[in-house]
Amino acid sequence: MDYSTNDNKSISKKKVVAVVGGGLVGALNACYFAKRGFQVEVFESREDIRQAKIVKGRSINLALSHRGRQALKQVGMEDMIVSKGIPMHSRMIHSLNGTQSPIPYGKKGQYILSVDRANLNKELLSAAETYPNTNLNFAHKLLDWSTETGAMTFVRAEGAKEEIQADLIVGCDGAFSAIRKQFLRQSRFNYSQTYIPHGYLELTMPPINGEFAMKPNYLHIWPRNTFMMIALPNLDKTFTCTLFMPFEEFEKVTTGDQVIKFFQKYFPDAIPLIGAEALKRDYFHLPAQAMVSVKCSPYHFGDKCVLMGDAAHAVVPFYGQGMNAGFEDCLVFNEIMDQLNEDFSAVLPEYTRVRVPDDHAIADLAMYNYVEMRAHVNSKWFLFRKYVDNFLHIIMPRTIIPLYTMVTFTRTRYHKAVKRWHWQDKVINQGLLFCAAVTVAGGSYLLVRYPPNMPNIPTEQLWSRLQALKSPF
Ligand code: FAD
Ligand code: EGO
Repeated sequence: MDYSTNDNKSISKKKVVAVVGGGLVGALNACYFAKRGFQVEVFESREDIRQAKIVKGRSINLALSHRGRQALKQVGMEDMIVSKGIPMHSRMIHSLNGTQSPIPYGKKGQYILSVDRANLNKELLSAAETYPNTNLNFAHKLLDWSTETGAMTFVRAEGAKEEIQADLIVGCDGAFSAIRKQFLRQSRFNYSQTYIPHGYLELTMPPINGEFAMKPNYLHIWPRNTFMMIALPNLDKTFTCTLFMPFEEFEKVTTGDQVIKFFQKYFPDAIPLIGAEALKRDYFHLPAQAMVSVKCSPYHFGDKCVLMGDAAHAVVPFYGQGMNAGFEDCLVFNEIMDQLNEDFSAVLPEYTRVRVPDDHAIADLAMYNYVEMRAHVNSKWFLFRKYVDNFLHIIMPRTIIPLYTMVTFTRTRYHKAVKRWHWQDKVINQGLLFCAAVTVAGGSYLLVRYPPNMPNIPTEQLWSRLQALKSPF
């Protein structure tokens, strides 16, 4: 899009937008603001991951779905990222006895993609850098910023401090956002954070004879109530397995032999695939990582600062939507910038108004999945629930759309998806009630209309006949 003929916008073009955090959401946001012609300065605390040899950090691969893809499309990145992703058309449910059962996500075109986090981040940073009006500033850790002047203070690698001013600060600095700290000091700012009792640990499943150890185009799931494991494929033919369990349980497993015993009990089919020796070693490579859910509102401070991605809403990973929601934040903000002519004083409050209900809804849904899965979801229940979902959708395709489908394969606003889900539940319950009523009413009618053939015995004979039936007691 070219805005150069619009006077109103050419003034705002000179404005400086500081994107704090060069992670997934920050790097994508840089592209969005650069495309609009702003002077974009990205500040990232780490060194440039494109040069670093080893990138330590969170999950190695992620599930990218419709919302994330739409956001990438808008900056022309969708095809490139999709071409480096591995489609997962179905879940593959692993039972305790080793049986694998696939259940498709939906129709042919409905699949999620396994993408490499580091590669995605690198591609987004490189895309941002192609805009001449973008600067990437690495090894800049935000210490604090002033709500009065908007000035930000950064610490450099050597410990030197640097002060920087911008017209708009976009806080994309993750779940432990330093930008958000100033929001916490404001009156009428709502904030809650919850650490769940579970931690997660990542293990690599190597290729076998140069091939994937399991079928590649699936999201592999081992549902064992409290203990859950998933595996997503990588381009190098490995799988990254993520084990979720309570920290309490992690603490019980302290030796290599205990690891094997534990896996024999819950994930026996995975032992030969990961390799017993590798498993014993890698299990202790890194400690289990914590998971936090953060909700807050508003997402903006005046016309100076706005939060997006995990900085605004860290969600637990049990819906595979954290990054997708963060990418959709960028897309929604961009749509509002179009509607309100890039006037920050109007765009920021509108973004809060529109986005808070949706981000809170996905945070709740992800937490709901966590609670539900750890409480009752074993492999049988998982399969049963998904069969029922698919069945109801097939018989009533317009009325019943599975919640997972609305969340993952559409851009239905998250809070609308929740509303519709409640409505569908009502329809299903009333349908069941109706079936039960028809059965009872119909049954009664048939009994009266066609009574079963009974011998016609005069009443006075009944007593003597009953007496004749000798009781065995
Ligand atoms: P981050 O990725 O955390 O990036 C924040 C950036 O800010 C980092 O680069 C950091 O170095 C930088 N930073 C932090 N503090 C400062 C500072 N003070 N100054 C300057 N820079 C700073 N989502 C999905 O959609 N699908 C999935 O399958 C999925 N799986 C997940 C599995 C696990 C185990 C976990 C933990 C999360 C998963 N997520 C998934 C969620 C996803 O990882 C996050 O939602 C996403 O990374 C958020 O991106 P972000 O850019 O907001 O934050
Ligand atoms: C009954 C059956 C109730 C993340 C099934 C709820 C999440 C939940 C962590 C999967 C897929 C992407 C994921 C499904 C449910 C990623 C996901 C799902 C996990 C764990 C995950 C599904 C990374 C919940 N999507 N999902 O329907 O396949 O169903 F298992 Cl632990």
